[in-house]
Amino acid sequence: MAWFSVLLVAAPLMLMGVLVVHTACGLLRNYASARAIGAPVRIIPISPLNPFWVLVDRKVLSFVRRLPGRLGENSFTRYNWRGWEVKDRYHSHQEMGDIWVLVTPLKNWIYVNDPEALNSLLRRENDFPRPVFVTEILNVFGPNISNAEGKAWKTQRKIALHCFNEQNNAIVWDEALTLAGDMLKYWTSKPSVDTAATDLRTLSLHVLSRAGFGKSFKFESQEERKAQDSAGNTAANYKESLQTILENLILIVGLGTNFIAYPWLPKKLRDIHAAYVYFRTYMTNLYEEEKAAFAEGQTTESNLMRSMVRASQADAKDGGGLTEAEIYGNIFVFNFAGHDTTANSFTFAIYFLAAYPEVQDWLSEEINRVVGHRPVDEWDYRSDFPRLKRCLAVLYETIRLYVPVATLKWTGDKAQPLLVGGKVLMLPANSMVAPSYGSVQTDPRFWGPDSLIWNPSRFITKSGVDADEEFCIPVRGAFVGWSDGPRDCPGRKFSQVEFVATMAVLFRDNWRVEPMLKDMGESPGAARRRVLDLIENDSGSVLLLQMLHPERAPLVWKKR
Ligand code: HEM
Ligand SMILES: *[C@@H]1O[C@H](CO)[C@@H](O)[C@H](O)[C@H]1NC(C)=O
Ligand SMILES: CC(=O)N[C@H]1CO[C@H](CO)[C@@H](O)[C@@H]1O
Repeated sequence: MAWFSVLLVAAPLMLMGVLVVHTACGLLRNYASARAIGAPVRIIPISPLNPFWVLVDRKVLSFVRRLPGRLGENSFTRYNWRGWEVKDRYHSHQEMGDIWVLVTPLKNWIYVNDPEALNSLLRRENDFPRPVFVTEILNVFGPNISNAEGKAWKTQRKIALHCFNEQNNAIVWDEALTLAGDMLKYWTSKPSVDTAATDLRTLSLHVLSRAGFGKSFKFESQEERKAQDSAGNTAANYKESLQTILENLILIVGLGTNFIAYPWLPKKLRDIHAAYVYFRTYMTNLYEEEKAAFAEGQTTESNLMRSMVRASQADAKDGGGLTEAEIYGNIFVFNFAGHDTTANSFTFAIYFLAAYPEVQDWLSEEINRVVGHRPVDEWDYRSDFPRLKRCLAVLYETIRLYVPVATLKWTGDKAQPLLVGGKVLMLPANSMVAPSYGSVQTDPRFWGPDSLIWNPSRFITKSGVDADEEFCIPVRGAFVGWSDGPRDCPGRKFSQVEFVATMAVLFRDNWRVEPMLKDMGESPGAARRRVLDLIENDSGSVLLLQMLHPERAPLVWKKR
């Protein structure tokens, strides 16, 4: 056994050694450039952009952390893994100030925690562009908005903004109300629910399908789906093929879509390829339908795909439209950007609510005040959505603590000045600039001493006794959950509308959600603490940040 553990420790150490030797020059060069900035510096031996490392980082580090004494506590174990920002919260910035530099062999990562500086950073799109090389994986289905730069990005962005309009948001609202109603019916029909995450994922995917591509699917639970013949079930095939692609995106990009087509590959790869082909065919069919409808001049309800086809056919005359490949690229990006983000945030939110019954009461007080006894089909997006501020606050508060996607910038080929804490610092060319989302959104200076506690009411203010409640972000620039500035998330309102509609349906009729007690001996308080523990200590990055095992805490829906 001894030689085995020696090997287990030695192998990663040797690997590290090789990497360090190979990249010593890079580290030295980057260290010199980092020192010139005049901010505190920490050094890690492996680039966070190293795809091999990303796959093994946590496993290797959990061994290194077990080294005796202080050997296991250093910048390597603290910063050299994907997702450390959320674990670390504001502590690094508290130690080092509002800007510090993580030196890596490939690039320097400059972490910024000053809300004013972040405001300026996110608005200077030309000075601090998105590092598209990080998101290159999104090109599997064609070029895309997320990866485009310069003029190509402007065209795509214009068309995207045209797609994400209020008419589309109204569709999101209606579809989410219907789906949430069916989901609640299913949840409340069962003694306990351990599929909340899967069901919320289904809901988010179906809303996307309807508002994105005009295809409406009924809510169905996993059980219902299994009972059906899966071959003829379009919703299930769409969902599963997308899921397979998202889960294996890194593999697909690494091997290439041509390679995974070989028939002699292992079954797992063939299945991935089948999912890829299915999804591509699905998109092609949607596209052809839309083009035909456009050619015939049919005016039906709008959706993202339809707007994209129309905008590009109309713009094509003056040479500004999207190509067919770009449309596929974007559809995939909308699916990618809009699916995991929303589904993961919804799951965190439901579990937080289960742990805080008083917030459920606070929520349903608002819902009852706003929609009263009107049946759901009379709820109106334009008049009801803006009044459901507490529902919106629940989403913000969840994303404040558990940001699904990080926004990331870089300086490109020119050094850029940035005002941080009253001092202008020169950020060298070719540096990553990372808004410290894990820190700025939890820093007690901006959020108060209870900054690590989930408390949605911090987003609600009331100026007088009779005054209406207002939604408000306490410190401008201290919340970057949907990013900000010209390259923020175009799906922000889409996700907010979807979330608020879902909350309003779930918590209107005096339904309450609780964690199921483990055994007769567990008190409700202990069960809630167990849920909070699951959220805090059992979350991690899969593709994005998510709860790893929500099914370990089944939920119970009860009428009050
Ligand atoms: C809770 C839900 C969501 C969150 C927290 C979120 C967050 C973000 C963030 C932080 C970015 C910027 C990333 C960067 O700077 O590199 C982004 C970009 C983007 N998001 Fe979202 N998003 C959400 C939902 C959605 C939805 C529902 C859609 C579409 C249906 C969507 C579509 C996009 C697209 C297309 C981009 C790229 C924009 C560009 O490059 O100009 N997002 N999102
Ligand atoms: C997470 O784990 C730490 C260390 O075991 C513990 O102190 C903390 O209370 C846990 N968090 C929650 C919310 O239970
Ligand atoms: C339209 C567009 O800008 N597409 C870009 C997508 O991303 C790749 C890089 O991965 C670029 O080469 C394309 O130009």
